[in-house]
Amino acid sequence: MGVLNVTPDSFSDGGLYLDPQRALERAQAMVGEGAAIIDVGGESTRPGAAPVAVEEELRRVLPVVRALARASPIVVSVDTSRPEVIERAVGEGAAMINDVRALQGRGALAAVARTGAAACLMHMRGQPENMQLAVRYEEVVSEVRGFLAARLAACQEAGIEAMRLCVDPGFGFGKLAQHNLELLRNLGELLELDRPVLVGLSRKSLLKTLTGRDSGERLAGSIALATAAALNGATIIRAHDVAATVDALRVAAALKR
Ligand code: 9MG
Repeated sequence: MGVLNVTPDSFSDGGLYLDPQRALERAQAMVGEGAAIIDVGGESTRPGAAPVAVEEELRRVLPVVRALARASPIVVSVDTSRPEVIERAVGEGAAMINDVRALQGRGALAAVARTGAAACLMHMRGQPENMQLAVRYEEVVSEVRGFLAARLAACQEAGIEAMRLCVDPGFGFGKLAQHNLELLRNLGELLELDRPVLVGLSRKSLLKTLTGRDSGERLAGSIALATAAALNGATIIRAHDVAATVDALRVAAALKR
């Protein structure tokens, strides 16, 4: 899953792809490098990010989804929590909703059920504005697994078939380095939910803790984390640096065989 942020303020690529033509070119480059899914986001979810108005999110996302869905046969995903964006984006050709709030927001479950889109349910403690403040878990892996199991049950109740869903532990979303590492070491426990596991570790601040490097210098660390995640059972890797990540995943797949 290649990351395409059409935002002015995302932590590593903010402002680069606000122009729909540049966004389309970037998406096509990632497809050429081996991405099977492009994840288009119109609102930054980095720690401390301020929410944007729904009209602004629609204005950023829809032209890119429309152009990408017409130009390429790959899966277009939209990183959103809002029912208005879900409905309009699927209308323009998006096939998947990547929701960092696991469809808990007003109208989100019903919008995914109505549109027939696939969805990624991600765990987050708190909200992007405050999620890194006062982070505490008794047992992070079982708490995350329990949350995702409850969200899968809520989806089923809303009429969303399990086969349309994947789950994500939400690395960096209300988690300290020790929680992220604990989740990565024990990723296999999420496979008990019987759904594909998606992970996003690319350029995350965990790598600042582990390597001391700033976001533009985290390629090697991101590849190490993606490889570890794949070896521990992740099947979808959300990444900025698609070509290098695809190579690493080919190596991991060969090792697993
Ligand atoms: C939007 N976004 C940023 N980081 C992410 C992650 O780790 N997982 C998912 N599903 N989405 C993310």
